[in-house]
Amino acid sequence: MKKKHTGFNTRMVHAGSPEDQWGSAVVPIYQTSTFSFENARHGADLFAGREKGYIYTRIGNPTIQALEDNIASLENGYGGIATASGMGAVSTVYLSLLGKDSHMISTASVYGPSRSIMEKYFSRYGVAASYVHTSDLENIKKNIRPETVLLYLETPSNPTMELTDIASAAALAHEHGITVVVDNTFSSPWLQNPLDLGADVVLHSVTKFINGHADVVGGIIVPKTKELYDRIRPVMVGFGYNMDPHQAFLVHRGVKTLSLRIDKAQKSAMEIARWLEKHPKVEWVKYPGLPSHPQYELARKQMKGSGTMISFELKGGYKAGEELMNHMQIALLAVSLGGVETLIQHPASMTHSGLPAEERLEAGITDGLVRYSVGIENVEDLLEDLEQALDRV
Ligand code: LCS
Repeated sequence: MKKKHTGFNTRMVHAGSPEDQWGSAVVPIYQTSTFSFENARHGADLFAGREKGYIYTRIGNPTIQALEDNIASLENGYGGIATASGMGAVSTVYLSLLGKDSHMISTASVYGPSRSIMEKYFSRYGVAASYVHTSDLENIKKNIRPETVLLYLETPSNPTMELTDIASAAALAHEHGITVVVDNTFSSPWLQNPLDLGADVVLHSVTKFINGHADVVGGIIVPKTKELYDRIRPVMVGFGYNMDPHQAFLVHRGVKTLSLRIDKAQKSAMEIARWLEKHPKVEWVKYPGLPSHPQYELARKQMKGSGTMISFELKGGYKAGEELMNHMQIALLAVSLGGVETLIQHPASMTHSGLPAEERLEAGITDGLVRYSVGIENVEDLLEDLEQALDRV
């Protein structure tokens, strides 16, 4: 793409496109582990960074770079750092930005493993973390310590759909010299750009919306500045969290329809959330597009749309949730989210089962909570599917 400043959809399709000698429309898969040097001098120059080029795929690869350039452009960041999985991105960020005896404040209902790896493993190295409802700024303020170096936000959070005001939280954190990371998986860059709101680093499980087709696991980190990029990239390379070229090719193919998929699914999500809210067997519904969402106004301010994720609590708790899931005929009973196919799951026994019950409940993940990821099927079919399953609960 020769023109640099373009709209989101244009960048979604063209950013990171190859400019090779053949005029390829799509980035080729450079399925190679290593790249040969022209001579000893050339090799030395590449290693010393005096010349641009590729050395070894863990360090960098043209297909992976194409994806990194694309997402960095969509998030308005300095550059992309692709990883083997979303958890690879989370771990790389923790390893890069936390140190011995440091402290992190995080959203209480983050994706289960983002919390459990901190509590089970990072704690061994003297890293401490406080998990709080970051939706209330006071909770962040109260937990800032002299050794707090990182504010880790997930908004909307998985699966409670709780929002954090990124701009206000970032302003507060920056007053204390704290770096702000946002896991933007639930919104994707189409609905929310945390770096524009003041965050320092954004990360994604690209397994979800960015790839969108339930056929790849992957992650990406986009720092806002060169300084943060230079701090984080060597950690990804050193620990071997790199993405594979074939993975990168598929994700680059997936991202080209990001806004189209989300726009279609979130239209259905709005209709389904309204319908669920009126259903006699549903206790409550959490969806940022419903005026009943406690942060409806914040959603309007910080997100460009309400997304495709709905959480709801069934009357009848765990047992009712189990029955509902067993009777779904179109929605797949599966974890993950953000794909073209509608998925349903039960966080207490699935994605968040690794957390102790007490922490899970404190984070708002109740036993009867059901998480529904809306796909691009016909909305009438999805409603009919929910209706027949709810009838049998
Ligand atoms: N961050 C968020 C918000 C996630 O939802 C997930 C995965 C991750 C990070 C980790 O990404 P991964 O390594 O799986 O690519 N969320 C999942 C979920 O809710 N169901 O299954 C996976």
